[in-house]
Amino acid sequence: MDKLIITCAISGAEVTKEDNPFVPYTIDETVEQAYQAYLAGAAIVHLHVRNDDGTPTQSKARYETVIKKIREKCNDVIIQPSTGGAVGMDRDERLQPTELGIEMATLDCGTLNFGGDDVFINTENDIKYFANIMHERSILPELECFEKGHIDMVLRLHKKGFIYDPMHFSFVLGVNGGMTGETRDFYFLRESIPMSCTYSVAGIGRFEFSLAELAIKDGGHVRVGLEDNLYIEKGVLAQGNQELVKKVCEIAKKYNREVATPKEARQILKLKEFNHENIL
Ligand code: KMH
Ligand code: ZN
Repeated sequence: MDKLIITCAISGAEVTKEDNPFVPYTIDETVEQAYQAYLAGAAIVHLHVRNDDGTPTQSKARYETVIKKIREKCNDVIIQPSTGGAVGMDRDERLQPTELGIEMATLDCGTLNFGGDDVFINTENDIKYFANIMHERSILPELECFEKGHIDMVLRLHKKGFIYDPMHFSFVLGVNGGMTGETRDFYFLRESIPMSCTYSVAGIGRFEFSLAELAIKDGGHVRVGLEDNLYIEKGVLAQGNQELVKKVCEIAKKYNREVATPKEARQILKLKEFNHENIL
């Protein structure tokens, strides 16, 4: 079994300091949360940036500053910016961080309701457009699937030559509008992707650690973080992203699954050898 790749989704675009005071907004807060997650065992940081008032932005300049500062503290961590951004942003706005010489980014593989009146739109043409740009820029997409139809979309686009090997999926389960994260949901998705692919699972809210445990036992990889879940246990807010990462490390230890360094994660994901010169 491969070592376990832990991704930490440190802020997202939706959660606020009212939800959990450790949700980072400023550049310094964002860099510090990324660094602490890395020290706790995260090989990948899934990155959204915010304006100082907490509103989400996909500003290239903001990403550039944050990425540079993260690199100063932990230059080997894999930085995976979001191309999902926030509901309502258009394609080119969302794609701004892909201009920054990054190795990896999310690619959202279908449309879904996102709570209340929100719809997170990712049409087939959007997905082709994003996949093409990421391919041109040598960026490995993390194929975010919020339900089974999104996996079917990926497999169809892979067959048609719009999405390339190696394919690395992320099952994001428990969004209000997507698929839930019960055990049966996990196995249904896991069995729906080719054996040659890698996957990570991101459980939203109460699903975070139950899904992490299933993936750890199954040989998959895990994403945790305040973007997905605010609590370290029922009713107890996490005191920062590092607590969530540490909890996954403890579960991994229970199952004798070693945690991958960023270098090992690059090998597992077939990312090019990290060359600091080529990256910001
Ligand atoms: N904020 C959500 C609308 C991604 O990062 O690619 C989209 C999202 C997915 O967070
Ligand atoms: Zn995200």
